[in-house]
Amino acid sequence: PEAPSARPGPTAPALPPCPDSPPGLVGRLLIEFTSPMPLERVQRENPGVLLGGRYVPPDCTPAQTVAVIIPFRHREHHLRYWLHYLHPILRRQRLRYGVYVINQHGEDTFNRAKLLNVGFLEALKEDATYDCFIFSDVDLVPMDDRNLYRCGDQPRHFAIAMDKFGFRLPYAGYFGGVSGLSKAQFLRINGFPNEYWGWGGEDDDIFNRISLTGMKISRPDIRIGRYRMIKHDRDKHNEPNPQRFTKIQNTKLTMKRDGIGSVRYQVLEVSRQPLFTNITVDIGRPP
Ligand code: UD2
Ligand code: MN
Repeated sequence: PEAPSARPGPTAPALPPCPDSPPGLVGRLLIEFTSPMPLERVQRENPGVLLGGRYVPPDCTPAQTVAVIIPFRHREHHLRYWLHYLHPILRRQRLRYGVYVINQHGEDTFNRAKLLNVGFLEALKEDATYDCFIFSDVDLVPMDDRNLYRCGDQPRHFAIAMDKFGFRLPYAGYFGGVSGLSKAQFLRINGFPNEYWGWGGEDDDIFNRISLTGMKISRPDIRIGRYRMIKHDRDKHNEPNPQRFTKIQNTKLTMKRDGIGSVRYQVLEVSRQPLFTNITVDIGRPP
């Protein structure tokens, strides 16, 4: 009989599963936003990242495939810092991942949660194997790479100790900034609300959806879930939404009809950049 090594065919040896605690993490990181960050430099620093901002660990097989979804408009300067810091972190965390920037077309009122719904659907159109979704503001960078960007058996809140809140959780039901849900968890809450136009409230509505379906938020240790937010003024066309206080009282009624099952939008452009996939989308305007 033939020796196994002489067998024909391209079957490479299967890689071992990626370890639960990735080796090579460095822990606390120095994060600053003062030196300029040209995109060419960020590309040069990340040769292992594939077109569209995809990455696959070379030495092990991850349990999940992670889509990182960023709501976006006119924050190119923040995005460069985000890419500079996050790609090396996600790589050290041994994730199989893709980065999706969901760019709201036009100058109508911004709608963060609706953009995140679009990101969920469009990422799955690109790769049906995504089973974990991390939703991140473009201006938030973790200060510790032990804050693992992956999903668990409960929805996860990552950005719990932000510099702008004195490195404390501002309130128990806070779910803003960076969060993560498995595909099943996301579908169970009918995704995110589409009807929060302008700043605020959408993160509390998402928290309500999670509680109302009987799930619990999981969070990292307060010493690990530390973040820096790039300082910024409130953007144009993202004024505080005056309806937010009444809307978050009604999640129980609205979540059944308003969510991933009812989102309407038009994709205008998908472009695969070296470090991310940009999806420009028309999500309409407030009624
Ligand atoms: C807080 C929350 C955020 C969200 C928001 C209310 C933190 C750290 N984050 O952020 O998760 O709940 O309140 O809606 O507490 N964006 C653009 N262009 C725009 C406007 C917004 O790209 O013109 C994106 C961008 O990714 C930004 C995110 O939306 O990081 C949230 O907007 P923000 O940074 O202005 O709001 P902020 O810092 O108060
Ligand atoms: Mn911000």
